[in-house]
Amino acid sequence: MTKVVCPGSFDPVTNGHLDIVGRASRLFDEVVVAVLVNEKKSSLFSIDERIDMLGRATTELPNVTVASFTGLLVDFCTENDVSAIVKGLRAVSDFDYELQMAQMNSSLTDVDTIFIPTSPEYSYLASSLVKEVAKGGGDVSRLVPDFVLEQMTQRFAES
Ligand code: COD
Repeated sequence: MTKVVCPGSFDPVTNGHLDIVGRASRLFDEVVVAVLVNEKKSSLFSIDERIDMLGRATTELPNVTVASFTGLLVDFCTENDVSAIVKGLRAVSDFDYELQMAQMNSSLTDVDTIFIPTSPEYSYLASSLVKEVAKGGGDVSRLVPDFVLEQMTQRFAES
């Protein structure tokens, strides 16, 4: 059984994230989507809200589960018998930092990182940009699941 982790902030989950999770679920036996709990970073959605959104978005993928973690990703991998970290790569600009993290993680516990290239239609997609455009009233309906769009619209209306 090969168990992998797709880690991230997922604030909120986008169709770019879901493309990578879906493809990982076809490649590996078990996929854990792990949301980093980072109290220092201000976020639009709470951890529980992000976990709930990810659960709803992956409901059709029986080998995908959602969890949260604090601290180091390598510790989460060790504690949960995860064999590899799966990351999506959007552009060369992602690669420098992702390579650095992959090599650091591998030096800490021997855990490998597997990169899946983004699908071209999502190559410009990031949660931060989606939030900025949605807040400004732009159309992001093709970029996130419908229920995420609804929750974002509601959150911005409240603020
Ligand atoms: N297409 C393809 N993949 C995408 C796209 C897209 N459009 N958007 C995002 N992704 C993938 C990327 O692989 C990205 O890494 C992942 O989804 C998550 O993206 P975000 O933006 O939700 O999350 P990040 O980048 O904030 O997450 C960073 C981590 C939480 C993974 C990282 O900081 C981490 O591992 N932290 C734990 C602490 C730790 O161990 N630190 C030491 C590192 S060496």
